[in-house]
Amino acid sequence: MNLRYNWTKEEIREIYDTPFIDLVYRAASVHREHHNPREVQVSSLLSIKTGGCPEDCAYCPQAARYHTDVEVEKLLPLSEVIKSAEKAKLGGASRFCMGAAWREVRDNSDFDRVLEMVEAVNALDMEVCCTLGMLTEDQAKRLAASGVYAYNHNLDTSEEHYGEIISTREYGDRLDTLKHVRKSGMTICSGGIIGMGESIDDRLGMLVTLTSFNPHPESVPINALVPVKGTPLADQPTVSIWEMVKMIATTRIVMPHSVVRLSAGRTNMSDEGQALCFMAGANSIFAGDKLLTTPNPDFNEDMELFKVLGLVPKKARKRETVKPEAV
Ligand code: SAM
Ligand code: DTB
Ligand code: SF4
Repeated sequence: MNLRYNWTKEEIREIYDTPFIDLVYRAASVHREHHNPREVQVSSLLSIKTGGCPEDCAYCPQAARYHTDVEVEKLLPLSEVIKSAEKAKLGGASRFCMGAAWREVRDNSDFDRVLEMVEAVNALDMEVCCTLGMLTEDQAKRLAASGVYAYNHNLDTSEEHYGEIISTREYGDRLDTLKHVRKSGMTICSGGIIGMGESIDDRLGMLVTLTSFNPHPESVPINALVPVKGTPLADQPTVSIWEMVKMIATTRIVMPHSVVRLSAGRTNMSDEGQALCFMAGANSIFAGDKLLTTPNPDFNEDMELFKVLGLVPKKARKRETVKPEAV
């Protein structure tokens, strides 16, 4: 199937509404056409600057205005970042993602220190990913020049629903940053969260926007909301695994070349549920027992599941010239 950048919500709805069994079969078939279905990219996440964020994202435990258990910390020292990246590499992660609870990057000494971290992690031969909030064109260029491979900046939901979740910035701000990322040569990692009280139409609307990017985002994280005490979305019911599988399958079908990441929310999913997500085209996870501030399955637990399912961690892209191990 050719890549398309003009999907309508109605067309995507038709896919989403196909009977579950047919939807998963179709997504699995598309997945096999474009990816090795046994390879899963394993990324490790580190919060390099935790809490105290001025934004009001209703889902986020790091927003200063909500009373959560997250404690505000300063930017981590370089040595701790390196230690964490080395550990992640030893564990088999090929991508290292550094997150900061910032609204936007400022041109100050903290940014200079992040650029140093990027260079140090790059030197470990890992794909470096950053998620630092909004960027100017110049900041995006500086990150790219320091060796950032991917920049994560989620749309989170549809444009229509955005105002219900965040009031301190606009959908257009997100799109502007993504434009700067694309222009800088970094790859785009952008997706969203389900289970925030949005309609199915909102989920599909987000996919319409993501598929309109040419090229499509290289990575598309699909997060299930992790409801955190103290945030406005604390009492949202856990998203059903069927909804998660349907969202992953639909994403896989409309963005066949992208890496689809089964992101936050895995601690609430059974092994069988996650297996269905992999069947339906998810080919990336965050590994390690912590996401940014909330728990994630333990690394060994994930490797056990990989063994059961016959999955193998994907090698870092930079080393792809080396023949992949026989799978
Ligand atoms: N501050 C930067 C920003 O907002 O772009 C980077 C870090 S922010 C925590 C990265 C992403 O984490 C958000 O866009 C959101 O999709 C996801 N996220 C945050 N809290 C979450 C939660 N409770 N459940 C699921 N995903 C969450
Ligand atoms: C993404 O889409 N999910 C990750 C990553 N990008 C940065 C973050 C999930 C955060 C979950 C809540 C927390 O641990 O604070
Ligand atoms: Fe801040 Fe990012 Fe959390 Fe929003 S999602 S409150 S911008 S850390």
